[in-house]
Amino acid sequence: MRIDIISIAPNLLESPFNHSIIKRAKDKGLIEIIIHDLRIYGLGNYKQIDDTQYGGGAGMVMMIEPIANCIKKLQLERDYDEIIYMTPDAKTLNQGTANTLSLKKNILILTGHYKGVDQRVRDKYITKEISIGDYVLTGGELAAAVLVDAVVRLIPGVIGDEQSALTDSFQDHLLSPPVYTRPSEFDGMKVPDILLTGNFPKIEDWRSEQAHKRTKEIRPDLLDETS
Ligand code: 6GU
Repeated sequence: MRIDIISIAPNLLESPFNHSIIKRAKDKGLIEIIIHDLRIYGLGNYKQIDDTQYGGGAGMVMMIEPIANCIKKLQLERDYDEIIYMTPDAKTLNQGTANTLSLKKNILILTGHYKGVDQRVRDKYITKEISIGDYVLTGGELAAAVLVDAVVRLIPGVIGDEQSALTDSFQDHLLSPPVYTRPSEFDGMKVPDILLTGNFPKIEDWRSEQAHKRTKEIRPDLLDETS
């Protein structure tokens, strides 16, 4: 998979993609992540990328021309399966969206700043808009990093134990059950007996029961979801 990201703060994206699992996935050739500095496409001597909004009101709006020029240049080299705009005024990211995106070949992500982008960018180029939650960040970069991380880890070969991605929280609209490792007792706190029995069908039943119990307590809304 190839992921292109258009950003006005490319430095913010360096660290998340150059460590640990994402870095290994890049090194293995499973993914390619290319960051494009929007400023390069800015207008005039000052490389302008934003302007005040028509109709008045506080805050700057990202202009269409620099973004259009950048997207058009990238589109000369490849077709994108999705052009995603990261913005808080969109549907929230969930595991289903991450699963769907993990099957794509080329994804382009535009990260928003300030008051957002000129609506015509969204109308003309954007095929999908994603927020990562009901709160506002200073820019879309960290949100893009979250999206890329959630998607990339689903690509076969990226995480060692593929079974583990399938049994994550949310894959079946349930939170994960509690997990334990050695020691079997710490300060009088014991690991549940069932996990030490080696009776795997019974252990699976217990885990499923615990997952339902946790979900019902913490995220009952997930139990109503069907997709
Ligand atoms: Cl995608 N961008 C910004 N700026 N804030 C957010 C967000 C995105 N998702 C949640 N909050």
